Amino acid sequence: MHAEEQVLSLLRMQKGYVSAKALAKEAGISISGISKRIRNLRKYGYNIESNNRLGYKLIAKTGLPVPWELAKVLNTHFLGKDKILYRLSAESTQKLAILLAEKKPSSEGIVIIADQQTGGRGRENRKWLSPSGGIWLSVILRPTTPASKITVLPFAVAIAVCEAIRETTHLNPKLRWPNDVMINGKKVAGVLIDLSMEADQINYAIIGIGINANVDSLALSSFLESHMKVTSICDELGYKISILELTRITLEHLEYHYLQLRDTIPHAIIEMWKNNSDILHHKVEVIGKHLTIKGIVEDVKDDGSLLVRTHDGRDINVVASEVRVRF
Ligand code: BT5
Repeated sequence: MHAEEQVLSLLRMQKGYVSAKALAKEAGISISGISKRIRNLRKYGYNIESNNRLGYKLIAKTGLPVPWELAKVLNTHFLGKDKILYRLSAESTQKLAILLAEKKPSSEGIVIIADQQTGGRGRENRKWLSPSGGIWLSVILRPTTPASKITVLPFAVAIAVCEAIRETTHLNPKLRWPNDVMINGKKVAGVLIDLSMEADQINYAIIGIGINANVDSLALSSFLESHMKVTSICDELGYKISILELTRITLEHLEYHYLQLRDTIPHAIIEMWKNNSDILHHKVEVIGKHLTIKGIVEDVKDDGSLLVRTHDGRDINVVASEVRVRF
């Protein structure tokens, strides 16, 4: 049991105040050890009142996805079952997950969550801003699906995020190629997959998910250099949501779509992705290293590439790793 969790369960057993001395005795630690754990629990979002004479009282539980709270409510078969790691601050959960996957062969399903990231990254090493209040998490997977199918994994993950936001709120997010989640034309979440492969074998896939849950999107945009319009769930709703709840639902949908990937043909996933997207027949600019092409989105093919018809009637096939697309 986590040291903080032990103090928490003692506080939970009492309706009123419990003295530091009694807590220390029950937990078998010093009084200063108790104050340290209380300080940490407050950092983890618990509201704990203290009174010089009476001691401590738990007023409200946290809304953050700390491991012991998330594990209690998470309804999955394997995701988050072995281990959930939580950091108040991390450079990047993706980086931590890669290190762990390299070290621990039996790490499938480990979830790493941070309250904030100091060096969050997007695809192609782009910066991902991750202030406190968002959902920044990475999951270690070891897919046994053929490598040829793995191109649709990012699409399956984006579908999971989209469904989770829809289930938690009344908002109607839409998917944008390749794997952005948008609300009212503004980016609310992004997906990143890091693959380690040998020949045709997948060693591991690290799924990175970033969701602007309770972050101030105006402040966020002031730090962004790109054209991207951004939003957050709380700015769209006008109130804050439970990060614990959205994290739980996201992981449950993620596991469902990941397990489905084994038995489903890529076509079915791309069709589902298209049903959750509004990009078909949308005007786009495809920005390559040397050339920018304007056209209309005709289709997303089963390998995940984008089919764009240019104004002079040519069809071009666009792969996400090679270009940026502006809608
Ligand atoms: C993505 O990349 O959208 C994938 C983002 C994945 C982030 C997660 S958080 C947990 C895990 N740990 C990490 O270090 N990363 C993953 P991409 O499609 O390349 O989009 C990057 C672009 O989105 C940037 O160039 C900015 O324009 C924009 N951007 C940066 N921060 C943003 C934010 N918080 N919300 C919306 N857009 C943002």
